[in-house]
Amino acid sequence: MLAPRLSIDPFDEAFLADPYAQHQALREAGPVVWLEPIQAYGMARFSEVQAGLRDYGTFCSGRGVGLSDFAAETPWRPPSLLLEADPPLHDRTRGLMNRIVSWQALKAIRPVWQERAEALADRLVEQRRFDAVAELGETYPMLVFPDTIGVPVEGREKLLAYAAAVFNAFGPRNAIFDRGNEQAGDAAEWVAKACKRENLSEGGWGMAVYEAADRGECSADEAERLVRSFLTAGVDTTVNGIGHMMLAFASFPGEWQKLRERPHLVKRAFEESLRWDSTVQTFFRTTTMAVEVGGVTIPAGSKVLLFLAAANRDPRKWEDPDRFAIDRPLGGHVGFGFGIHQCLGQMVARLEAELVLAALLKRVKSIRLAGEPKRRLNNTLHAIASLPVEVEPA
Ligand code: OVM
Repeated sequence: MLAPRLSIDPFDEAFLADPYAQHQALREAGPVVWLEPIQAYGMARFSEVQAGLRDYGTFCSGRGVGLSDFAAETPWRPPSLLLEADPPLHDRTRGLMNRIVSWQALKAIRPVWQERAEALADRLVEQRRFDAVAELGETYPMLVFPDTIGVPVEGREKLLAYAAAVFNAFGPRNAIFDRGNEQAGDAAEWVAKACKRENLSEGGWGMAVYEAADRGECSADEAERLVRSFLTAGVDTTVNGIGHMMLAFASFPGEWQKLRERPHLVKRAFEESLRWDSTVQTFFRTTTMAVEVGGVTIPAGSKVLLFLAAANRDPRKWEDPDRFAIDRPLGGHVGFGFGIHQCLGQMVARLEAELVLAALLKRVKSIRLAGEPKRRLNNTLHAIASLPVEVEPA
């Protein structure tokens, strides 16, 4: 059977401004669709997305997780040794990185991260009105993450524009991609320098990658590129994860009341906000052989776009999926992906969100929107430019 052909372009500006409006059409058209404007397959139902992520041998990452096929085109930047790698390379680099982003490492940073979350919450609640993106979603990760990696203070604000450009590059070379590159300016050069051993501070996770190289776990060149992964994947993702968590509570005020009564739900509230609005909306895979999905044969060498965010709202899997409900039964969302590539930094993201949310919960009786949220269009991330909120102190 052939896949239904759709004229939906998942990277046009209308789609990116409100992807949820079109996810239903993608899911209902079939388990696999052919997206004419980008000449690629797509899967938007939970079970097919999860199965695709699980089957890393058939749906590979080494040919890139963007629209560009690294087997046919030169990658936009040297490929990530994690995200854009397959086993056995991937398993070696991932194992090394997992030992750095360990439970013990998180336990060690927690007190300082908590102090910074409490101090920030004090300030914002005193203000009462603030921008939950500029003053919280961006501020908090930038207060804790770059120090943990150990990058220079001077210029570190460039990390945001760099990440935006990289996440744009997983899509087509559209106007959003061009604009992102313009705004990034010399950010890529700054990041390249920051990844070098001599620019990383002692005791940071960046230096820890070079120490793994000293032990023979990878080469020095590989270490440099693995530090780049921290810097690419670690900021804009949590920025928008925290932003959407705040948007979720501002949009569903009853959930804040619920959380005030049941504060032990803090961690679940963040998981649910990621299900409700998945920061990383999509990633591609490339088929290494012909594969049949739901009666449709996808030929070898095809790009397949996996709609993580659509899967996370698939009514086949979730009851009342558009509702943000912090006490819904745990379902295993794919907002952090699934399988061998599942987010390396998920514990970091969870820690940031938990500390921010717990700090606000102690101090805030209610949250409401104080203006129209503004979106920032990105080819991969669901991003917010500004989110004016007003809080009522507890
Ligand atoms: C990397 C990388 C870049 C972007 C995203 C990501 C979500 C990883 O350079 O390894 O994971």
